[in-house]
Amino acid sequence: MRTQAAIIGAGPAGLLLSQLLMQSGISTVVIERRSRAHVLSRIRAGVLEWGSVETLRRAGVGARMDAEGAVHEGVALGHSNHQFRIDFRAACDRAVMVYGQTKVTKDLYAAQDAAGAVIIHDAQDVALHDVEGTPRVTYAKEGRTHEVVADIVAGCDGFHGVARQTIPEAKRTEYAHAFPFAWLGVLSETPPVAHELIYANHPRGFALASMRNAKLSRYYVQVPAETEAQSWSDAAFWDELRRRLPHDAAERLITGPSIEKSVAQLRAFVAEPMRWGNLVLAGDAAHIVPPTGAKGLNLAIGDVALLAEVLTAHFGGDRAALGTYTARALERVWAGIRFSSGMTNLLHRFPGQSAFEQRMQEAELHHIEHSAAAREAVARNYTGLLD
Ligand code: RFL
Ligand code: PHB
Repeated sequence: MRTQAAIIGAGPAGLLLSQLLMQSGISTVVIERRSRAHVLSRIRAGVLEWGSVETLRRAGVGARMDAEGAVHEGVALGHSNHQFRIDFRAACDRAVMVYGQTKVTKDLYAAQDAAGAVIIHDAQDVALHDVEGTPRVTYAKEGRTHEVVADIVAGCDGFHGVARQTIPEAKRTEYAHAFPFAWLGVLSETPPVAHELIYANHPRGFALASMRNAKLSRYYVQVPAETEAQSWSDAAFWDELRRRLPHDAAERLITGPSIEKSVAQLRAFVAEPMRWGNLVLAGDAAHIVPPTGAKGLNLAIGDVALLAEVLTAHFGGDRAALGTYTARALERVWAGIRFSSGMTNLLHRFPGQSAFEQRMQEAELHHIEHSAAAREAVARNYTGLLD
């Protein structure tokens, strides 16, 4: 098979890139290791920056998001049973959209199907060859080896993918930081505890109250690194969450059976460069942020919007375009890492944390509550980056 852009991975980054490139008349083949059902079963992000909302609309996948998503004009930060609101509208006249990644992915599949996209699922042993010349992607399916020849290969295959490894080790720099804790997340068919998200700093550890819609809640509690999700019963989870949320919210908490329960390790990671020869990387394949800033999916969408612009120029004959991708993408990526790591440091309980460090967190939260400039900085970063 021959195509202009071979895209590895059918997560939100890969599907959105295929959608935007096809809109520009560029041919694509998407190669995904898992089944479509598996891709659609993952519960992940819930918050879209306004720039992401606009990118999805531009890609022609905004209709259901606009009908079913919830515009949030603020967020609450809590500590010591006290909570305060950051009003995004007042601080920077912006908002975010609460709309689950699962739905974003489903909408992208529907749009790609309608456009006649080629998406290959259950591709095993995906390998990239000759990315510095004429790239080829090989994979095994149903006992046969297949080959896709492309002008460009886009690695959108997530943190555990293979594309990043194609860049020679000597030419690749990886910046990695592991936080010494994880999040245990629960999805439950219960009304959310509040209309807006609550991020809570508590002596027992961080807690987050989020949602997918008025009947579906998503909650997280900080747990030790390497925790097994199944070692937590639903009852133990609800007890722990109730203890960590500010009193008012805890009193309103409605519990029910979990319909999904999973653990995510908190880490920050960036691989540079994001382009090597005719290989480009986007989304989690190139970088990971701790989820505290709600940036992972947004950075993936940001990469892809930029990449679609760069590749459209490239295929239009602008041979310098591809060379601008790494620097332009990394500026946003590092802004996301900075904000997400800062929020993580502010809100979590670190093993061995001293009383001094705890007071510093409290002083910082107090500063954000009482300084309009500090609230504006948080609001601008949360609803978008770099502006
Ligand atoms: P994905 O979604 O991991 O998709 C990669 C795809 O590539 C496939 N793949 C391969 N295909 C072919 N060959 C191979 N060798 C392959 N290896 C892997 C995989 O099967 C998969 O289908 O990466 P992508 O597209 O870059 O999207 C990134 C986002 O998924 C991620 O950044 C966010 O989910 C992060 N995130 C959040 N981001 C936000 O913006 N806001 C949030 O509120 C938010 N909350 C979260 C999150 C991530 C979490 N977890 C579980 C890590 C909350 C959590 C708990
Ligand atoms: C979520 O709803 O899954 C979510 C929301 C905000 C975050 C992380 C995850 O910062």
